[in-house]
Amino acid sequence: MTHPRIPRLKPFSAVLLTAILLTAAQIVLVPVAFGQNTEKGASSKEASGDTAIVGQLTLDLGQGGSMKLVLIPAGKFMMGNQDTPAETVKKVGGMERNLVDEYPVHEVTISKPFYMGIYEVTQAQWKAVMGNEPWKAERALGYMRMQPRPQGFDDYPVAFVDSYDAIEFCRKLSKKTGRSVSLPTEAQWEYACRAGTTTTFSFGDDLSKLIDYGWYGGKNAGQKEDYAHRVGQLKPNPWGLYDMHGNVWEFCRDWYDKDFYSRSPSVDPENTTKTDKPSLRSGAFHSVPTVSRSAQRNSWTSPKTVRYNYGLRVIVAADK
Ligand SMILES: [Ca+2]
Repeated sequence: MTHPRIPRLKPFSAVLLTAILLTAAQIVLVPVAFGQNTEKGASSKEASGDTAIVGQLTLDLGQGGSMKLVLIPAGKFMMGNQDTPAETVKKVGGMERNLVDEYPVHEVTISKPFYMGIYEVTQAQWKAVMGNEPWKAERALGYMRMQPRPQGFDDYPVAFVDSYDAIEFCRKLSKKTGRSVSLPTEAQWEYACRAGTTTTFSFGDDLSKLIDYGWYGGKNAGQKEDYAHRVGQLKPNPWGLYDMHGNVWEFCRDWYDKDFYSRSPSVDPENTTKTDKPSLRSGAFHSVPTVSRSAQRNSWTSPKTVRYNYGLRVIVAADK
């Protein structure tokens, strides 16, 4: 089986747009609700307690809690692995047979802008929305007893949740904020992770730099992590998103199908045909580095699987 190398795209205008928006947000700091006129945005702010500036959104979770999101512009990108399996293994290790679901590389249009959580959902945010602490549940205790547990877990990513829990979190957060909150599709996730790049990681192809951008593990990684790390400690990707490579896996909205790329629509693809697996992206703190690549897909999880390294990140529609 051969995988022809696809010519790499020139940087997208979307990258420039985002840079302008983010720069404007930092310099001007004028409260303007994206996609709404100022008057409407002001009333929305009064009603929900949410705040929005150009390119950014902060959701009010109540009791002092909040969630920061950044605007991801609409645009096009090449989804999938632009290297051959052999090239990928040479760069980051792993096995070629585990990469078959990353082809064919195909152009995808993300037709609408959306806000994406700057960080993975934290334990404090989960508790504020759901009112429970799944990381303290019986199913989590065995693992937690095996490791040191830092004090003050609030800024650590939530884990020990399954795909249905993640969807329920989005439903409750939608109700709480009056906004359309969901998990990202795999396409939205990869688009945001790549942030205009076509390389193995959002910072390029150099595996030695992964340690600056993502928590990962594995015996060859030079570090052995025992638990997820506090969010946002390492460098963000070009669009201001942290921990897209590693720390905890992040549930996505699609049902996983290894052959979906060969038949997926070119605009806003999402596999809504139920399979026996949810989709996850990102890799995790103890994972080998190859699974932290931008194109990596998780093919081994059942919908009710709960693990110490499975969490989530949410998106919010920007046109509402
Ligand atoms: Ca992650």
